[in-house]
Amino acid sequence: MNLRSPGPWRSRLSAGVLLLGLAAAGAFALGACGSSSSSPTTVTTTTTLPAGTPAVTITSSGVSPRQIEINVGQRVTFVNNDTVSHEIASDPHPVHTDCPAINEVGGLAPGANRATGVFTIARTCGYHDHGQPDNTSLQGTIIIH
Ligand SMILES: [Cu+2]
Repeated sequence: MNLRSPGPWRSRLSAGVLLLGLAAAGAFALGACGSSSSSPTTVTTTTTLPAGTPAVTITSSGVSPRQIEINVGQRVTFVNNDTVSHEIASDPHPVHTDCPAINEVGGLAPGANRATGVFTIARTCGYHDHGQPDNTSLQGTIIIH
């Protein structure tokens, strides 16, 4: 009976080798995952909006595009590339009650940008520059699908 004792010992050793192999494979998978997720962060800059961000740009000639279409759950970012400040607000002036998400943009200094809140209802929203409520070049439409 004593001669059979090396049998179980050998099977335990091979089980240990198998576990070591699994641990090595796990460490390799973690390393590969970590290296692939770190590369996009180095490309990000503070001045460029992420690709695909719905945006309206303000210049001395007005807002562009005058009409922008988005989906429910999205925001619109307003970029002030004019040399003077602007204040984006929901229609109707002066109560701004149609689409409160637009009022989150508010005042924009030259060079500044800010996003609206999330649009949660499919509808059409108008906005204007609250400081120049009669300037039609600073009025636009956001269509939410
Ligand atoms: Cu207003």
